[in-house]
Amino acid sequence: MIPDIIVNTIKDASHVVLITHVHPDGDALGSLFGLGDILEAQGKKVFRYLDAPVSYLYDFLPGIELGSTDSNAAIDFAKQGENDGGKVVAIALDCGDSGRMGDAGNTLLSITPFLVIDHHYGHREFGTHLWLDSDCSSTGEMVYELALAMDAQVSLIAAVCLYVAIVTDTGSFCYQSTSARTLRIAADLVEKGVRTDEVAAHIYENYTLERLRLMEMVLATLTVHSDARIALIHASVDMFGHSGANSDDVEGFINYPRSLSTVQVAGFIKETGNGAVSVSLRAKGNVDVAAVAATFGGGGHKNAAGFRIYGKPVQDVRSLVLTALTQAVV
Ligand SMILES: [Mn+2]
Repeated sequence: MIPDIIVNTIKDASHVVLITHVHPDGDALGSLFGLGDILEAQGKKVFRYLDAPVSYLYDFLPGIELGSTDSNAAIDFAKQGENDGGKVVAIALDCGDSGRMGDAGNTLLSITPFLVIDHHYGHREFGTHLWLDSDCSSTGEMVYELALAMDAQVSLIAAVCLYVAIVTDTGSFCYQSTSARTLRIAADLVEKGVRTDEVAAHIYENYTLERLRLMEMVLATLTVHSDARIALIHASVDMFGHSGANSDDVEGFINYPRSLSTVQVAGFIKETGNGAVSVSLRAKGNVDVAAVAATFGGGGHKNAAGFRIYGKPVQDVRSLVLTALTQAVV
């Protein structure tokens, strides 16, 4: 159930600043631009804040050009709203902790009230009022429930955004998080005119040659351990250089080691080039990768989690990850 305070605060607002996590994925962007459209249709002024320009993978999302990476402009928008006698509210979508909002997060947290809508398991609470539901497949699903609770219209633009949020965060309705409710909401969105074939083509058949070249190199690093219950791959800065691919191009790579029949846990280790190595973990069945990620200061869901390690070579991180996963699959 959605807390009344969340519904009422958003209903009463005249100015809304929408925020999502760094390196936004389909759920982050779909939720943000979907909710943005829904709130604007209600006559509210909306500022769609993004930490960085959006990956080419999502430039098909309707309204994506309305995003702004200018955090000062977001604060000015909030101040102006108050000066005009309006009611200002900020909403963080799909952020498991405040650090996920990026460098401007602390500045944006000065906007009050600050609402949080999130479905991450192991969410670290922040903000004024929170609506957390780790049973929801995606934040996009929560935004749709919010629209229903507000009696708000969901346009085709919003429907496409929310459908993208749901389809990407459920792995095309394959993950355990996909509930009957998820599918009913997806059906509602299709009834509003979403073309499932067009969305799938944008998301899954929109890749560059550089991405496939990088994939060749990354798959060559595949190793399996513990009777092939663990599979690991990695991408180094050199591989990005040689393939010409960029960091957006690795989206979905983790699904290849995960797709092995014997695998219970898959890990993808990526060197980012600024001294950080990011680790994505995916589990099938009962292994809890959120617990593994938490031991490294990260987080996520039981079946999908991640963390970052600073100042260690990618091979050392690979060894650390293997040791932790070996204990987790016992
Ligand atoms: Mn999500």
